[in-house]
Amino acid sequence: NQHKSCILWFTGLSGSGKSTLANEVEKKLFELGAKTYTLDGDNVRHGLNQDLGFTDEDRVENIRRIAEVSKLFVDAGVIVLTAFISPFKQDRQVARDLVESSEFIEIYVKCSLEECERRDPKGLYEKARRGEIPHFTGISSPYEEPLNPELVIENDQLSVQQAVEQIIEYLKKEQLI
Ligand code: GGZ
Repeated sequence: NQHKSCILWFTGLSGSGKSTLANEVEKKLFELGAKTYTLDGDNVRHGLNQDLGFTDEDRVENIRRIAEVSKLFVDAGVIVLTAFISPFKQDRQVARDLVESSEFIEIYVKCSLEECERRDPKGLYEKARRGEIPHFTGISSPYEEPLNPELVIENDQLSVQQAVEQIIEYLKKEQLI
């Protein structure tokens, strides 16, 4: 049941599969006896960060608060999973720098814009294309790809189970679990 506390920082476009993967990885970690917590739009943007929208400035502040909260969870001995687009390299670096280098695992959930748009589970891309959602990531707001993430999940080629396995194997290899 021994595990090290750390942050599994998922980043990627809307619809790339971050939340799905974070939730499935969390289930696996629970089975392994780890203490975990997942931060995502549902529990953060609707509460702590309900004053923030999607301008560059607000996204910077969104990610800064999430990073600080994640650090508190790490202090408490938990494996934290965060599922936010976190489109800016600089902000992901700020999050990384808050904890020990071995405690920050950046997981790039890589899925082409075409595939995310094809899935469009909430119809947001369609709305963004029609100009109804300003600064939508990938359409009218940038996504800066991670250059050196600990893990890249090729999520338009893998099943959820395969992707989960890739992450769990990495955590075992790094002796985090
Ligand atoms: C991007 C937006 C936007 C805009 C609303 N741009 O697919 P979703 O719905 O569930 O995930 C998206 C979520 C992104 O919030 P994050 O906190 O992850 O973003 S960031 O890290 O950039 O701060 C999408 C929805 O919110 N959404 N408007 N303009 N995504």
